Amino acid sequence: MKKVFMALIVFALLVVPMAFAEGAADGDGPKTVGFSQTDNQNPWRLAETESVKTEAANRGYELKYSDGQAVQANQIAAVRDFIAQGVDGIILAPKTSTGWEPVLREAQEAGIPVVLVDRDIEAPKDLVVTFIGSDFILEGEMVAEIMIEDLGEGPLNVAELQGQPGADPTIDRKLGFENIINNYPNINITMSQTGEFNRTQGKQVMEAFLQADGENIDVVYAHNDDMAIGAIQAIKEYGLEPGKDIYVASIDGVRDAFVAMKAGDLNVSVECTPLMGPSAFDALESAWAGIELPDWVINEDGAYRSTDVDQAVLDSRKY
Ligand code: GYE
Repeated sequence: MKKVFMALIVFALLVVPMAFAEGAADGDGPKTVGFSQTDNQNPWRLAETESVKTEAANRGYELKYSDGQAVQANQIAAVRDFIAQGVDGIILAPKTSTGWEPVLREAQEAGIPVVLVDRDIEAPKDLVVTFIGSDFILEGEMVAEIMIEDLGEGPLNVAELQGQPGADPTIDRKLGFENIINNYPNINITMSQTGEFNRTQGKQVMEAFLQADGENIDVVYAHNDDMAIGAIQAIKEYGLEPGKDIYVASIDGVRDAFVAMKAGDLNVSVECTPLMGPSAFDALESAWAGIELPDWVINEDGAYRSTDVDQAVLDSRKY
């Protein structure tokens, strides 16, 4: 009798609280996680979406997925919807850096941890578990440093294809590049416009740049590979040789960029990993276990020049 009583006490003390910690907000089933993606307009985003979906399946979580289609209001509505459905956690890839505070407060009040992936936001740090992503200022600086190593101190006229306006990587990739070129009075950004981080718009903006002053563009600095690939097409159609007549530099390191580097059309691409799934779920699991994380989990980036890329390097790329 005494033994049974002891066993009951052990059960009450150990097993019952464990079950509470394990169980989803809505019962005992698998934990449910909402993922709000910015958009799926380029291969980098598709790789990120895939990474989160695959990791959810690997860890046995139920994933509720929403594509914001590059509209922040869609993403805010999706997060509200996740909260209403009582998910256990939210992964948010925020389009812009501002405007998130109200909905993040709602999540916090509902006790739902939110992990930011790939872009940071301007909001009090206690509203999110952490931000997982690259150092975009450093990426911009790396592009400028490599360009100067390759081309010298100028004079150079740079045409800049910016990412989505108001997005953290757009702001910081511009800043980083300027940090370096501001030390060189003969290197200047002479044209700058958004190509919205996609190939079609990158090409259109480059066509306009070429029409305006094609003979005086020395460099294209694109905030992502996809816009650079659009620009490369525009340069070819204009009758110049990308990679030679016009130096082309960008960021992301997607497979298509490696193909373009191998062909000599793209001179340099700085890597920025989209493979966020494992670290995003690690962060949520820490939050559920009550473990504090640093404000920023930094992804390290490498850089590739066209001369580094052979078939073996191309074959080794995961995205
Ligand atoms: O460079 C781009 C994407 O936020 C780091 O957004 C990300 C950027 C990435 O659409 O291709």
